[in-house]
Amino acid sequence: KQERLQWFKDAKFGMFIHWGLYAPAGGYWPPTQETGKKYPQHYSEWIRFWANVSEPEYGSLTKPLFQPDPGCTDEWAQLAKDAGMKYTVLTTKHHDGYTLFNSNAPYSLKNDITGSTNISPDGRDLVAEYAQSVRDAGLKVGFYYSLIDWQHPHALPHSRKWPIADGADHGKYVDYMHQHMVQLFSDYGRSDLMWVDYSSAQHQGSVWKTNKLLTKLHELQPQALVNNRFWNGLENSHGDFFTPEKYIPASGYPGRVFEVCHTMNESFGYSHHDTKWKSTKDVVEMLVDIVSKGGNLLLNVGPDPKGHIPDESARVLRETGQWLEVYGDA
Ligand code: JFZ
Repeated sequence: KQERLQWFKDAKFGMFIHWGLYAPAGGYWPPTQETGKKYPQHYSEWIRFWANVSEPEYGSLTKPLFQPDPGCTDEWAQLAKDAGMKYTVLTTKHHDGYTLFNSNAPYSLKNDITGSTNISPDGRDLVAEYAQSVRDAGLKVGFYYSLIDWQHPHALPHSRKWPIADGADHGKYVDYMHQHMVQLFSDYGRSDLMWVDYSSAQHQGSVWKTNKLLTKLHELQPQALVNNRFWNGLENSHGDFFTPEKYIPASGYPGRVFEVCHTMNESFGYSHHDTKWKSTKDVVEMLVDIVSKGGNLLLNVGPDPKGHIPDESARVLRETGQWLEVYGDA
């Protein structure tokens, strides 16, 4: 385990990428900015929840607007490199349940609408394009996978305030998400990191059959790391490293491998109205603070519906890379 963790400890700085059908909405519903109501909540990737949108409306209104330009994943990899980052983590599925990969798990949508959760354009697999770009750039390849799933009829609700649906058989969802993660670690070449997010307080540990899953994942990619968010308490014996969000205590977390995630503005997904961009000074200070306490910074960008990273974040990341060229030691 110590050996597996070495690259991660050395890496210090990574790129988080939140991208999916929430990007076309950009914090408005219905999409887009011109026609929709503004949802001021910080996390644009939660728009389906904020606006209480059901299927098939969510998918049918956003899918036509999600139009990745060819080669966009190369831009991400180049930017990560320019910023001095050593690894990237892409949302292969967020809480809305849609996948950026061609899922081969059997599935039927709620309300008996049979369909696919895959949002890659015909003939493309965006996770394959991503993995290729990142590996070609010499960076480590990470996958974010949401345990929460607002789409799958048998998934457990993310909040204890919500009732469990009548007839829900959580075991079916667990099999489905195991198949997804196994596919991610089977079909995309050498992969370095699985970042699961997150198990709510009442559904922890054994309900996810984590031992079975982690054994399988380690068989497929022996060098890969898996984070700790099967457990919501930020303290987890199953994970390789733990993942405090945005803030850490002055003392850091002595003796523990950790990675703090932050985002360039306030939302993780692309947002039209979230303009609270961090400056280069903010990012450098954050990075120095976290790294000096022994942790990693996983810093998020939210590409737009065509797959481009907003200029405000791209510029600051490049400037951070220039600072690292001079003052960094790797
Ligand atoms: C989760 C997601 O809900 C969010 O959309 C985003 O993907 C973020 C990176 O992760 O949000 C969380 C998860 C866990 C905590 C806080 C926000 N936590 O444990 O403090």
